[in-house]
Amino acid sequence: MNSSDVKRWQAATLGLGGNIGDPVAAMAEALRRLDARRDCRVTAVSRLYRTPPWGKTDQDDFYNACASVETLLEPQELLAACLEIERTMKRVRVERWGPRTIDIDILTFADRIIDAEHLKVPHPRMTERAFVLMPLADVDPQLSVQGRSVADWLGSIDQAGIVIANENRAWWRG
Ligand code: PH2
Ligand code: MG
Ligand code: MG
Repeated sequence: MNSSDVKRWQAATLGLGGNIGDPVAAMAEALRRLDARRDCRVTAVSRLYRTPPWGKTDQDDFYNACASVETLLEPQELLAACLEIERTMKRVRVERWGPRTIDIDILTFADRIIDAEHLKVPHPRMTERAFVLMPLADVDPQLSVQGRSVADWLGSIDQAGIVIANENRAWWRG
């Protein structure tokens, strides 16, 4: 950014998931670490969901959740912060779409459309995935993604097998 640019708080949404070890503890810890940063604040967290594996189905069920954040970071910086949290939490990722201890994805960032090598926003597959759209609808059902609201996208996809694992939206506060 140019020195003349003033940093401002921008809204983003994140998807979190995991299916190795204690993914709920890992997701909670990741959200607390983000919220502890001076340049990030977690403004809403979804309920916690248990979801059948998508893409590669011969693996354990996942836990998934979404969060709304406000941040002074630019998208690439927010991605770096999320990857750093994944790294320091010793994320294990065996293969694409395979088992992992923790995954933090940027789903949306203000109304930005980003097509960089390591960052695509909105997340390219989010509108097909109930494990993203269900928790995202908890935090921002009217959020517009590719011209339709999250609630609208959610209405047109299969939600089979997804269960609420924790109704209490303070599940991450530990
Ligand atoms: N993440 C994947 C691949 N498959 N399935 C579920 N249910 N939840 C996930 O978070 C998930 C997945 C790759 O990031
Ligand atoms: Mg992912
Ligand atoms: Mg990821």
